Amino acid sequence: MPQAYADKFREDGFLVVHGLFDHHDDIAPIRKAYTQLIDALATIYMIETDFAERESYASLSLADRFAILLGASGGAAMHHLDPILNIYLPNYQHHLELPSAQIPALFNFMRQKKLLDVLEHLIGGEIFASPIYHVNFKLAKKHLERVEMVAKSVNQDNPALEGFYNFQVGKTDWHMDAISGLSDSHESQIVNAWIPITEARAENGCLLVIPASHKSGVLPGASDEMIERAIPLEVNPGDVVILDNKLLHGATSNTSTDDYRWAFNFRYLPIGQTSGRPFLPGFVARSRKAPHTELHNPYIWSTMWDRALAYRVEHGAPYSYAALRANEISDEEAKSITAHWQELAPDANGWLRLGRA
Ligand SMILES: O=C(O)CCC(=O)C(=O)O
Ligand SMILES: [Fe+2]
Repeated sequence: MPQAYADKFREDGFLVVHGLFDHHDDIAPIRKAYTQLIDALATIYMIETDFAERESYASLSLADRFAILLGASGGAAMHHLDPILNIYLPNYQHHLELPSAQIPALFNFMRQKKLLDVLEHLIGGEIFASPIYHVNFKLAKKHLERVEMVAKSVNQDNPALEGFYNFQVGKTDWHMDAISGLSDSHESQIVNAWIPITEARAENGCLLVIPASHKSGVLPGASDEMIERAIPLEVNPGDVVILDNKLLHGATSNTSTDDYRWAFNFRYLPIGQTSGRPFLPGFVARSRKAPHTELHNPYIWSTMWDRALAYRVEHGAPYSYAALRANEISDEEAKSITAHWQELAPDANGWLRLGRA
């Protein structure tokens, strides 16, 4: 990757790398593996809730199947698939008896060579994969309605009432990622790799960014004046969007009739800097200086998550998300939470020992 890319990223706060991944070799496998996970979870919840229309499930589109999963689980599916935010909810549930959402294909995708090579140009060769990653599966109105209908038909809670539902499957509001981490991470050099699995268009929910807004410090949101400068990033599977942690961004609504927009986003930062969510497990994705510290085994990763999430269920979140967003956690407190977790789980072995004798 030419130096001009890194310069542009520093200037604009975002970068679109077109055609980094091969559709067939790189995107299709993660799509297939994750779809199998969605189908397995949906099958389990449909059986458990005795969902009347489960015979026709297999013939439906992925958006319809995903909607059934959300509805039949009463939203628990998002706790499982995207626990990084849901752990803050008072009713957070972790289902160890379900197939892990931290599937090998996802781990392997996070540490793909092509992606790490791009990141190395931006943040250097000591790369830590932050525990903050998300799956955003933006449904059209028709499918959002289906979610609520299914939930009602099986007497489950309405998932649309859950705190992070909009971000995960509805509309992404204006924000910078930095504000969702403890304040001691605000100066960490965190970058977000936003990776579309489907086409992202203005109609189905593409990213919106405000160029160079990362230079304005940590802001709670975007002003109308800033929003006027926003540009849509329409991209295809294979493309990657890299965002600075302080770049203001959001997404358009999915106004399509029945299209869905699916993307993963993963955060990376130089090893040794703080991720902003120290009580969840990250891992060394690449280390040129100490390659033996890299994590290569996807099953270790999923067990680190199982241990961390079970611990969360037992102990609750270390602070409330509302307090974080209201700036009520002092810098001192943030530092002390991070220090506590660095001691408890300094590396992969620490996470594996968590909650054990
Ligand atoms: O995919 C989305 O709409 C959410 C994107 C986002 O906010 C992020 O990747 O940080
Ligand atoms: Fe974001």
